[in-house]
Amino acid sequence: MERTFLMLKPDTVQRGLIGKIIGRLERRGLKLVAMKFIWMDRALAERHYGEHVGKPFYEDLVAFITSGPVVPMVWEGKNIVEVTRAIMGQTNPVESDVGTIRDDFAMDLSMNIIHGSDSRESAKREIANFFTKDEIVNYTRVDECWVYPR
Ligand code: D4T
Repeated sequence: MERTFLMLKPDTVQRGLIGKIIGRLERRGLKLVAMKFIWMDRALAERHYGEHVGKPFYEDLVAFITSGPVVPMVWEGKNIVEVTRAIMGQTNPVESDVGTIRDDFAMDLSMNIIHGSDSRESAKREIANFFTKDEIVNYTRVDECWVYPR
């Protein structure tokens, strides 16, 4: 099984949408293996968004992600990066396919509900920014045999 890093952004927490988004991921058959509820400090935000340093939207991005609590998570499943990027929709909600999370819940590029790693390499790096190995839980979901054929 592969893992990815997903994070519900401050807009999701403030709008009371945590349960709705997590429910969609669970319902698809993806497995939650780690989760926290935290208020990121600037240092962690800078580490997480390091690839965007120098871009015109960087300061606003850091200000937004540190503006309230967030829900960082690790999810597991087959082809998890591709599957979660598809469920989330395009970065800009206006361009997101109908039925995706960002299409269903967001209106603006800067408040787009959820972050998800864009590759296995980013997933590894981003998971390590937020979780120790001990904080990731190994278990079997009872319905796994009804999600993936043996
Ligand atoms: P995240 O990282 O939040 O999952 O978004 P994406 O992977 O889909 O998109 P990204 O890394 O290109 O952008 C990171 C983050 O910055 C916001 N953003 C992006 C913004 O406010 N203005 C912009 O012009 C861009 C390109 C949205 C997501």
